[in-house]
Amino acid sequence: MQLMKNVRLRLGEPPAGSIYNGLGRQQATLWTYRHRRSKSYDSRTMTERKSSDPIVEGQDLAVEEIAPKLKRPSLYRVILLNDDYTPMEFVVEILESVFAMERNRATRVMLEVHTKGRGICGVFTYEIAETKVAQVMGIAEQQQHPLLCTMEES
Ligand code: TYC
Repeated sequence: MQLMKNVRLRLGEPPAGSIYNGLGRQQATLWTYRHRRSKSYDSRTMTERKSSDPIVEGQDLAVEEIAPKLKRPSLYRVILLNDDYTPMEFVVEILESVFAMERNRATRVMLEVHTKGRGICGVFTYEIAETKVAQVMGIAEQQQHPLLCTMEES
């Protein structure tokens, strides 16, 4: 039994201009059935029908394979905001533990936030960005620091 994946039902007649255009429904099925990129399935068992099988009106289900529609996921920047109270060392540790930064890089990002008011910790897909924000806010809250972390579409 072959799984029907990424297929579109080919309904109706062959396209206008085709030499098969204007033929009856059975011939339309025949056209689809013999079409190079098409496959035919038995509508009751959903098993593929071989080209040697006779074409049965109402039983042959003609389908056309189509390319799967893939889309790149949207990306989100995770942003750290400055405040006057969170210790610098704590921010560096957050950047190391949540964002897997080396101490040098974590220190540079922390100082960027400290001097400019905000800084990018990384760019992630929605769920990962959301999880990182929750982790930062959770640890900060637990340690009673007012550190703020947010995300925005990039
Ligand atoms: N401005 C803080 C201080 O002087 C340090 C700090 C850096 C706080 C980055 C938050 O996201 C931050 N202690």
